[in-house]
Amino acid sequence: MSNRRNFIKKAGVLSAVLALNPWKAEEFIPQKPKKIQKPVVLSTWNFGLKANEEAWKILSKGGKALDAVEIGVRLVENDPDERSVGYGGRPDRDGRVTLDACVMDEKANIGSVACLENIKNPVSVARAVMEKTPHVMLVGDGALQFAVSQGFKKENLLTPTSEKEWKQWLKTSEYKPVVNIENHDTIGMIAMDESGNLSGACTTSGMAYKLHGRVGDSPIIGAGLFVDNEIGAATATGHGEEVIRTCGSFLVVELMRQGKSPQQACEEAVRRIYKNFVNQNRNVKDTQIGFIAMNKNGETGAFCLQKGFNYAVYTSEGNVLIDAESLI
Ligand code: SD4
Repeated sequence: MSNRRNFIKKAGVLSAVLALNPWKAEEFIPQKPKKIQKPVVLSTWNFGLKANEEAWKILSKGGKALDAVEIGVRLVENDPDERSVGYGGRPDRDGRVTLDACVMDEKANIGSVACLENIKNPVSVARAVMEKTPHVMLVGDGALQFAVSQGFKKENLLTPTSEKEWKQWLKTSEYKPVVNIENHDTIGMIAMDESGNLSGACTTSGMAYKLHGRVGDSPIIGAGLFVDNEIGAATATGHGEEVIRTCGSFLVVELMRQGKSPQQACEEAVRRIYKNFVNQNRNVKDTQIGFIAMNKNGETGAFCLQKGFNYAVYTSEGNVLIDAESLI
């Protein structure tokens, strides 16, 4: 009898807990970890392949994830043919190339710059903010001033190709980002090194022909990038406004903390973003969002709103480009 009473009491407590919890119980079932694979590096879009190669040079020698992600994304920042990151990135509507970037390491050290002009490698300035200042974020003129004080060279980032395109754009001056074209160039990279430590970097010139001063998700810790060394890491690409609205990368990591796999966490975050569109009666057609994520077991995942997003994963088995699944 007393056993029965105890059982009823326990069942009552359990159902009360479940009633308080807005999530369905089955969504919490933790994924069985496969063997931990490390090092691992993954990054957004086609250029993730070459960025991963660069990062792998560090990771395969036992180097630190933070060094790997910085070196990896710098390759893309330096390439004038990559049109929405660093040098050669498309300008804002005033013809100014303004860059956003951030880094985060395994100890939750963070550094970020936003609306930085005339410096080719904003990711390295972000790292300098993290390592050499008492702050976590510098913007605009202050970020430039700081970069120059640290020995970064001031240079013109508007290439003749970008300038020509911008002048053409001025004829209509219509701000209409094209899914997977204008907004496909942010590189977000997350890595786990041989010691099992996670770090990430994210860098972009943002949405082409944005208003001067506009800042997207990429330099915002929690939006464009988040790392929790106990759980995992995530980074985002696409329309930054939507990612900021949902604290996207933080959300992905928190969903992994709740037991979701990186894949499930990315899917849920994209669904949240989609829900905002529905609630606000906005058309999702011209918007792209993509997340990539990794957990502490080195398992990876990715998901996007619309077809067309891909990402590169480098493990001991090689460097592969994968088409992410999409909600729509
Ligand atoms: C931004 N998220 O500035 C960036 C743009 C981007 O792929 O990711 N493009 O909103």
